[in-house]
Amino acid sequence: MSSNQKLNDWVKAVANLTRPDHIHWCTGDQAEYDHLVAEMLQSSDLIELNQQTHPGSYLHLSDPGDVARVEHLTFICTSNPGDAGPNNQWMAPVEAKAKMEALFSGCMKGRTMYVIPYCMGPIDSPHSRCGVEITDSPYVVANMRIMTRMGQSALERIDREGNFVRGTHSIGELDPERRFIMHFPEDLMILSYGSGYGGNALLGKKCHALRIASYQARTEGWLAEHMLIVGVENPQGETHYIAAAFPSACGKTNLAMLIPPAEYEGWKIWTVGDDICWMHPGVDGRLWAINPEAGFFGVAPGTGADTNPNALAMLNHNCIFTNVAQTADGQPWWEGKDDEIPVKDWQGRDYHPGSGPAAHPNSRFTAAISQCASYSEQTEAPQGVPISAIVFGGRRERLVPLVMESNSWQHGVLLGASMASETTAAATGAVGVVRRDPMAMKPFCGYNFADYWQHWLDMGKRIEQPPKIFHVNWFRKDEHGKFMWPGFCENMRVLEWIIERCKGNKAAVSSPIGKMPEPGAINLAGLEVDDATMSGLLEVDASAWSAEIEEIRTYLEGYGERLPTQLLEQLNQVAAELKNS
Ligand code: OXD
Ligand code: MN
Repeated sequence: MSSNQKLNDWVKAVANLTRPDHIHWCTGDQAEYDHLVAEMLQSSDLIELNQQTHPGSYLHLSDPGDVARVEHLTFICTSNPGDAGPNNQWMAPVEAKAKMEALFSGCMKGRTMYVIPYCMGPIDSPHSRCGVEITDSPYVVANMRIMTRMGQSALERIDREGNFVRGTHSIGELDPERRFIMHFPEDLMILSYGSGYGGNALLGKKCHALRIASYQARTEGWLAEHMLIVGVENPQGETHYIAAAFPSACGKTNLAMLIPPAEYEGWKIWTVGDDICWMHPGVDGRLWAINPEAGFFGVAPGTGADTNPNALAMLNHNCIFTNVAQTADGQPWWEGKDDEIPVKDWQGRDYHPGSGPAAHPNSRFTAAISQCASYSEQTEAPQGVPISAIVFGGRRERLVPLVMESNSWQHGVLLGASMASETTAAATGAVGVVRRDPMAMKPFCGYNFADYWQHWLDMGKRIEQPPKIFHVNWFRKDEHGKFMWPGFCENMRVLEWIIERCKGNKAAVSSPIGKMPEPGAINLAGLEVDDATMSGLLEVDASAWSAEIEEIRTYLEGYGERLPTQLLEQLNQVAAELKNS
């Protein structure tokens, strides 16, 4: 129980509707976690992995029809449909609440209802925000304990402050026909029914820290973004922090914990966050960022010794795996991990090589951020870290250069707003199709994108020393379909150029679409990337870009009258420069 009457009354009302057999207020302590794990092992919600090689690690296998976020079942329920915008699915709040009430009615009979108080962000930070998730899934409780500051300390903060986001979740029957993820930003409320998958069920993450928080951030003058946060320390001991937005499964987790290549002796990367970033203008005129999360909910496939050794090392203890395969001796396995042949696939069936992926392409690991070798202690700093650069990026086979810098904050907002990427397995739907994903927020912005871009433009005026804004593309291919840039740890070379630009140490060349590195400015020592490939990576094809600009125009104009004119002015300027080039 809480000393907050509003919280107690709400918990009572949810229990009256859902009719659980038991109610458990989560404390977040180890004994509670151990007890939950024991229960889930008994009920087969968890499978014990090899405790010699992976102590404290368990595997959860989802219902095969419940393995990704469901954007087509995700709604923003504002009083005015225009406030949700064309980027969201909208439902009238009254209708959505009635629909959800019918689904939740009696749904927890025979189950325990868990009340999870949680804090997004360091527990003592003025920028952190609390929430309470009510759920009937012990798997959700266990994951929330890793992903957030959960339990007693969060409850104390809620008791002190009185404010919290209300989230109600039930796995229901895991029936896709009875599945909805509803957000009510005006009421700071989330209702999620019918899915146990991370992004739909761990309500602190996408639902609270992005959809609801982005709405709050606009009204309160800050930014809630789908960005990783890394510190880059040079051999002189100076650290610059970068916030970077990429659509799902574009290597954010890899970039967030990169190990610099051999040529970068004395450089270090510090991980502050891999997915979400809340940024506030500081009294010193800079933009400061906190990571609202306390853990990683990362994509497992592709995580290996070459791509992300820090992640691989962190995954050998105290992890919850979801939908990965298993080896004969009970170790977790996924494509890209090593040469081992698994014996069981992500559905727990016998695995036969050649019969498709053993791990689900969107299988995940949940691990505490403090387990990562590159963990930055600044993750706990109440004021956050000062951001020198904001980086936008997407997965584009063609057209988009390896790196470019915006001409100004306002032009940087255009770079973010025109982001596009080829789709991946993180969301249900076709894979490999180019879709516009402004600021990597398409599935996560809790209000109309046109208002969101206006908010970004306005924020530029409120930050005296705004970070520089860049755009990167690690995924450009040559005419033979081969990646031109090695990516992974070699992305350090691009980060170095970005930081040098922030420090004012390196010149750049103007192009119609932004500022580019001078020839030779990106350090290629030790790489098999020759000068011709590098100029291909930085090439700007004016006629292809003119066509892209017209596609961007059509996309932006789809937002109608609310579209900021300043954004169109920026676009017109680029179009004119392309014409004159
Ligand atoms: C994620 C996503 O799970 O962006 O982080 O889909
Ligand atoms: Mn994400």
